[in-house]
Amino acid sequence: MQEQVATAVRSGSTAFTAIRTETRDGVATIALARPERLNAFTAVMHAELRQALDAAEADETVRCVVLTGEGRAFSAGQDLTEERLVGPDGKMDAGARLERDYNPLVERIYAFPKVTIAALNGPTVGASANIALACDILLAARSAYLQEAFARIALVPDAGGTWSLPRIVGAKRALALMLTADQIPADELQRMGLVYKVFDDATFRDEVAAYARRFATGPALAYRLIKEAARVSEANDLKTQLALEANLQRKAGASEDAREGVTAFREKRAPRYNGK
Ligand code: T3D
Repeated sequence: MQEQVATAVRSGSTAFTAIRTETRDGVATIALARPERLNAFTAVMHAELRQALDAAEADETVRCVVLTGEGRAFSAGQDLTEERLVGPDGKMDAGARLERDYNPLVERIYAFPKVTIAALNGPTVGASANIALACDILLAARSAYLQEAFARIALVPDAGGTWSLPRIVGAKRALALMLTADQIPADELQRMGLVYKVFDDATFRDEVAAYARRFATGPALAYRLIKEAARVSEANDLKTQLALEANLQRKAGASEDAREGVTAFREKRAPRYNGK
């Protein structure tokens, strides 16, 4: 994947400075690319990410987005050398950056209509950990770790961490992760259910590429509807969710892909999905 990203940069397909993007075979790869700062987030990185996500959503050939990091980290969270924004009272306002950049990003990723993979190639720290948790599927290299580092610098977890963590790992474990700010190694992340699969570092990029390919050739409409059902289930009771499932199944069942899926099964061949 690193080579592919480098190829995109060489071919001049992007004018970004804090991220690198490449679109190939239905997969848009977005790499956070400030490796000398462990890909820490800046306002520029946020602006570029917004653009890249817009492009990936608008591009009909893209069916899967992979978010990863260049170099040895996924990301070390907010760049702590970047000045905080100033509030209307003229004082530093640590919430302002969240409202302007992080909150819209997390909502955007959470509601993204295509499959999103966070490929944790290394340290995944602070706000970046919670941005990764907004993605659909987290894959990790064995050497990666995740750290809700906020309390170490006397801050509160943000970018949705206080919302997503208790829902994934349970209230007590989430609280411990946030209060201790411990670095949690990849294998333990998998045991906790935060990460779906862990791969050896040597094969990580190939394994991520294989997952991305699988989603890029899969039934895109069904994926979108599955994501919609999973998203709203947080707030729904069973009766509401059952009614929703019936509606979504109506849409999925009427799709070209559903016809192809059943035909392929009957003909004992692999399905060829067009995403419609
Ligand atoms: O303030 C607000 O706007 C509120 C919003 C907050 C959101 C947040 O994300 S808060 C959490 C911010 N992140 C952190 O607290 C993590 C800070 N970094 C670290 O604790 C460590 O770097 C790591 C544990 C992630 C990795 O340690 P290590 O030993 O592998 O690497 P390193 O040597 O510490 O880092 C390499 C370089 O990256 C180093 O630069 P240098 O000394 O070689 O010139 C380091 O300063 C730089 N770096 C790492 N993290 C950040 C960073 N530079 C700016 N911001 C960072 N977050």
